[in-house]
Amino acid sequence: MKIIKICLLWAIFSATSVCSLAQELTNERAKWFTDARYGMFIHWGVYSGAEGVWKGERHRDGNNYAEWIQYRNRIDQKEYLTLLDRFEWDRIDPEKWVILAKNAGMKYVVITAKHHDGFALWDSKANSYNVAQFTNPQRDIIRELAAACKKHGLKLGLYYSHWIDWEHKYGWDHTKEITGLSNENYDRYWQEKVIPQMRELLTGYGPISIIWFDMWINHSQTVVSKDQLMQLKGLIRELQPGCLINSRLGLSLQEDSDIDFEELGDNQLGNMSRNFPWQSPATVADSWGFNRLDTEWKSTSTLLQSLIGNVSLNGNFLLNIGPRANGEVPYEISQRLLEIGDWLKVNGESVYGCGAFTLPKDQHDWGKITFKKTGSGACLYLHIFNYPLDKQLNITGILSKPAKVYFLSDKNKTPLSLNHITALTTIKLPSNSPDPYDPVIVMEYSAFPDVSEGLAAKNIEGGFSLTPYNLNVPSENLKISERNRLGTVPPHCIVKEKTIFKWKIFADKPGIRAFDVSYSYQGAKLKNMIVLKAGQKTINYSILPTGKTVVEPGENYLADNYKSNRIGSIDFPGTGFYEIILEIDPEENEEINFQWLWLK
Ligand code: FHN
Repeated sequence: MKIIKICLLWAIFSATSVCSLAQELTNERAKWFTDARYGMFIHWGVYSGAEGVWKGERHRDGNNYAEWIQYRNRIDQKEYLTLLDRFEWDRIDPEKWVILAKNAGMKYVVITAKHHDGFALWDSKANSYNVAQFTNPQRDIIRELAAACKKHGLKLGLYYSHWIDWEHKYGWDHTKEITGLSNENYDRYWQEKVIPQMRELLTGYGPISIIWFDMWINHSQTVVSKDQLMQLKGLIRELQPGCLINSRLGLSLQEDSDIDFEELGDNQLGNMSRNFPWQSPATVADSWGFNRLDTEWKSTSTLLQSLIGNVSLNGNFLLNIGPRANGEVPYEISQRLLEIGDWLKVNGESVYGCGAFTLPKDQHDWGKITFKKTGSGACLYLHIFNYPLDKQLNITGILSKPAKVYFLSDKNKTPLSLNHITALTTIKLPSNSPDPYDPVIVMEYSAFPDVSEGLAAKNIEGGFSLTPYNLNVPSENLKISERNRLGTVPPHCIVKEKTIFKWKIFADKPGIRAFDVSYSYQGAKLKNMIVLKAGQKTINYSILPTGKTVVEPGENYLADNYKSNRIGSIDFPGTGFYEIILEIDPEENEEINFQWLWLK
């Protein structure tokens, strides 16, 4: 799907000051949401009977989105409905999905009340294309789900495809980009189906906590008008003032800042901390509706790390299940969900009600940090994704000493051995990790911990990797090139004129430290210079050509060579903060690609 456009929305969103306004407006309403952090998405409908295959042919699109099969494989509506013959209605029990969500540690459920195919999963009086008309005895899946959510204490959200509707004569389907659809006719769809159906959902099913819209482009790029979206939003605010609305309603924040949370692109995880509520919708494989050919299952660790990564940036994670036409949730999904649920039973305190801490997001290479205020104090939760081989966990940048440090899984809160020097906290870990996925250490502070900003962290190898990404003060002027597709060219900064890089580190002991620099220089001159300054000392180093490396034999596939060059050593006379300055000064018309500076 058009994830790039969602990214654009995200970028616009971050750039605007309207965010803080919207946050003020929505904070109270969204409080439960930002506390909950983890929810279940359910894609289930007529398409679940096809399982991503129609008359022997797989779904016609690379993304495997099985819920699109009617549109992609150009299926006539009458034939599409024959898929309902495959449904085992006596086995279909939405309460089982809710119980799974509960056991998985999820706090809310969002179901496709109506997906793009236009088929309603409730007994809609406004439009007969709904489940009650095709079941005997008549079913109302939304009512059943609402009752189960109430019974098990989960919030209920409803996905409603407002923009696209393949059933209504005047609903939007992309083919109408060719055949045309007048605004008047589209408004007939809107007034005849969207508004009455939304009214039904908002008045007949108890409290609805989220209406999850799904227009991933701005309305100005398609048939929907701002007035229609405002009408829809107004209806929700009128009928259920506590209901959250996601950003895929389709209005830009400049037009109207009154949405409750930002929905990122499909499977797009957060990449920065934000103070406005946001969420990633995610799949366990690729498809949302069940697709039997889609078997690239993400691992439990990957999914758990995605959840934690989002929470560490103030985000939510909405993980999808695609039940089959017999109501069953595929084992590959339920197994992963329950494994995460077991982890949350022990470690949920580090997720629910947690958010971002003030340190930079990728500061530590061993994992992530989540944060929670506790009365006048605070807790930091250290999620160890990479358990250090030397059993030393270094946390750089926190000036306060924690009052208590222990594993969250340890009911006795046995204190872990700790060393705290100025800006470096080091925890001695036991030989064996207490958790296969993510052992969590709690660092309790009696007050909000003081932080030293702009420090490069001591990494899991016990040294400092200084790159264009962890400068003391980030610079927007640097020309950074990301790693290429296969990673044979690593991320680097392209230096064409004299450039000064500055980092700050905390040295926890005095001593002589060796410096290595990784760069690529594809020219032939010998006078390009690197000057390194640290602790009153200077090293001058002449850059030499690094040549090429052969990536694959016999394919003439060459990549620029980046290798480690020892440039000298400097004595750090005492424990403390040091500024490290690197100047790269290429000759005229020369280009040096700087990757990293390493010291240990
Ligand atoms: O087209 C839909 C898709 O089928 C699925 O529902 C996802 C979930 O985020 N939303 C749209 C694409 O972004």
